[in-house]
Formats: sequence, structure tokens, C-alpha cells
Amino acid sequence: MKKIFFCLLLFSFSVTLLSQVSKTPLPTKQQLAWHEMEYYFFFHFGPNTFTDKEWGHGDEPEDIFDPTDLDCRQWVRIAKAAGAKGVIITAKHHDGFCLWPSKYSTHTVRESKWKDGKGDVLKELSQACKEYGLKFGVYISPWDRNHPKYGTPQYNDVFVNMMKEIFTNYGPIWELWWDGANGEGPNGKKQVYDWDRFRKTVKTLSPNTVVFSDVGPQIRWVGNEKGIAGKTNWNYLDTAGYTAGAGAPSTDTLNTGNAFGKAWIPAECDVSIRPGWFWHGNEDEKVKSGEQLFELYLKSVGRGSNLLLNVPPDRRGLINENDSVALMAFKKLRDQNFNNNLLLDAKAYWEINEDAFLKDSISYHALDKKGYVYGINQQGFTVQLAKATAVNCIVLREAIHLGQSIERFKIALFNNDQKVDEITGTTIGRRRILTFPVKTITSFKVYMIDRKGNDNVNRVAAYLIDENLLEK
Ligand code: FUL
Repeated sequence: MKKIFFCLLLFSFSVTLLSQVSKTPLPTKQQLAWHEMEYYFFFHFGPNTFTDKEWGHGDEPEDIFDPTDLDCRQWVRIAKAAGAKGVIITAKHHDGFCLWPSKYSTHTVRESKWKDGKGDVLKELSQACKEYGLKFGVYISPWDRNHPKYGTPQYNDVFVNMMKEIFTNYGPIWELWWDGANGEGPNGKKQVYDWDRFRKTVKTLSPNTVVFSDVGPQIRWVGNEKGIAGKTNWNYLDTAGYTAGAGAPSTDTLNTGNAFGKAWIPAECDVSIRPGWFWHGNEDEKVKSGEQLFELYLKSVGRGSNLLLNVPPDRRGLINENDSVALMAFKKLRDQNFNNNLLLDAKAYWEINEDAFLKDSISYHALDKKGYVYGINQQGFTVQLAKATAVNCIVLREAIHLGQSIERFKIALFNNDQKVDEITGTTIGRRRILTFPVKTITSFKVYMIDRKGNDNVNRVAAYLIDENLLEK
């Protein structure tokens, strides 16, 4: 009898455990691929480029749009040389102007003077991306200040039809961006967006596309336009009762996510290389420097997010020289500072807990050439360096295909038996880059203090980066 009771208990315990595990939201394969994209370009381009506005009114004459030397291959060449893995273009910003000859609008490149109305920016850019092997993404603003149907149910048909054109003629579309902004004001037009239908359209016509909006469904806004993710950054979000735009969760919540959120919706950090999103001649001297971009990289990618960096083409239809110089400097800084993982000759040992470091009783694991640590479900590990080494940056990664689990961690740095520093942090996620004043160390111990399930840290690296680049 006792045995049966015990078996039943064990059974119900396993079922509870299993159901808990299966409730953990996990990324889809498209989201996992998105996480690996890490850094890519945004192109804000359209009538605003020619009128010096940030938000066009939608009544700009189409002839305004007339780039003299448009060359999308130059944009993509620069993106590639800068190490970006994809691009997203404002196919239709709030002014409603379509950079492709849409059948569902009369405010498009077709109505402009550019190439006698025969031009198509989406075609040129999507082809350039194919040629250079970069992913192609599209921003299409739900808010439309030009379209006569905006504010009526028929506008939802227009929006759906435009998406269909984009998928059919320019696909594959890797990421689709639904901007939540709306400046209509209290007396403006009110559109009831059919988000459900929009989502279904994408799912049916382009199932591999990841959709960004304030609340996903696949990617969320990070809650600011500075390119900065929360130091605590969960890939989970609760969306029940929320919508994109005015109905979104608070920007603080978007910034950090929800620790126990019901869906995997990671944050994307959008920011412009210039003060504005569109090109303005008087901002040519205000381009962020390579160092400033590196700082943003630490605060976005280094906090488990992706960096969507806006590089707006100018009136020629080219990326300005100043932007290009800054982008190459940024690339060089990443290459120079992250090309030498100091742990390649190091060894790792699993540990039980802070007080009992049972090195001898547990199996020994070497790190592989990339710094992968083998094994999961441990509370901590020690990394023993081959020799005393100066270090000011440690990078941790979780195996996010298994979810995100670490809530709080600590890294103790040692020079032989002497503790020389201690670094604490909250979430890790896809990648956490920690910088600190340089220390000479022979080993360090990583402790997972709080975690929601199994530990997932599967990769670790250490670097000595230029001290001017330490996170401020
Ligand atoms: C915002 C827009 O209003 C800006 O113009 C820009 O496109 C930015 C990326 O998103 O919501």
C-alpha cells in the first residue's frame, strides 16, 4: 500500500513538474533566428527626406520625392561592411507615401517624378539584399495621414492588401514593423485597427516573418528610442488586454519585460545614428561616433536585446559619408575588442554552491574554442585561467532555446586565493556583456543566485577591452 501511495505521489509530482516546464514560453525557430541577427540597419527614407520634416502631413506633393542618385546597393554594401546582418526600410511612414507603386494608394513613387514614375525602392532594395546576402525587412506605418480611407473599416482592407503586395512582390520579408505612433490628437481620425486580421494575414502569407509592434506578436518595442534595453531584460511579456500604440503596456514594462510573462516576445532597441530619424542636412555633423555606437551596443546587444540602428539615406539617395565613417569605426571597435576571448585555454568546473566548492567530486569540463560550457542545471561554475590575466569584460550567454531562467547572478574574481572584485547582475538572456575596471585574475566563479528553473548558462567569454569603452 505504502509503495502504491509513494508511486502515486511521485507520479503526480512528475506531472506537476512537467506541466510547469511545458508552461515556460519558448522562442519559435523564427525568433531564435531573429536573436542571432543581433545588429541591423533601419532606413528612414521618403518625402520627409526632402521636406526636412520628421512627421509629414500626407499632403506633400509626390514630386517632392526625387532622389538624384539613388543606389540601394550602396546602402546594403555599407550595411554589410558595418557588420549589420539585415535592413528594415520605411516602405510607408505616417505620411502615407509608398516607396513602391502600390495599387491601393495614389500617393506613391509612381506618382512622383523620380524615374518618370517607374521607380520602385522596395524592388531595388530587396534585390540588393539578395545580392549581398542580407535579410530584408519592411516598416509599414498603420497610422496614415494621406489615405482617404483612414478612419474607416475599409482602411483595414487597404493595410492588408498592401501587406499582401509586399509579401508577394518583395519577399521573403524577414521582419515586419508596425509602428504604434499616432499623432491624430483628440479631434483626429480614429481608426479601429483589425490587429487580429493583420496578424492572420502575416501568418498565412508569410509564416516565417517576425512581426514587431509595441506588443509583438513576435518582437516588442524596448520602450524608448535611445537604443537602451533594461539591465533587467526578460524575453517574456504579458499581452492580454493590451494592443500596439496607445493601448500598450507602460514603457517601463516594455523595457524590462515581465519575469513571468506568458509569451516569448523579446525587445528590440531602435535608435538613430543622428538626432532625427530622417536625413536632415543640418545633422551631418551630429552623427554618433564609433565610441558612442559601441556604448549603445553594450546597452542593447550586451543586455540580451537586438540593435536596430537607423542610418537614413540623404537626398541623393545615398548614405552620407559621415555616417559611413562612424559605422566603420564602430565595426573596427567591435572587431578589435572582441576578437580575443581570453578563456580559450581556460578550464571550467561545475560547482555546487558558494560555500562548498566541490571541485574534485564533480566532473571536469573544458570550454570549447568558442567558450561553450557543457552541461546545464548547475548553480554555478568556476573558470580557471591558464595564467594570471588582465580582464575587464565578461560575457555570459543563456541557452535561450530552453527559455530564460537566471534572475540574479554574481561573479567573484580571484587572483589566486584572493578575491579581487565581485560583479552582480540580474538577467542574462541571449547575451550579457559586463564591463568593470581592469583586474588581474587567475580564476572567477559564477553563481546563479536566483533562477526560475534550470540554469542555462552555456557560454562564457572574457576580454580586455579598451578602458575608454567600459560601460558608463
Ligand atoms: C516612431 C515614429 O513616429 C518615428 O517617426 C520613427 O519612425 C520611429 C522609429 O518610430 O514611432
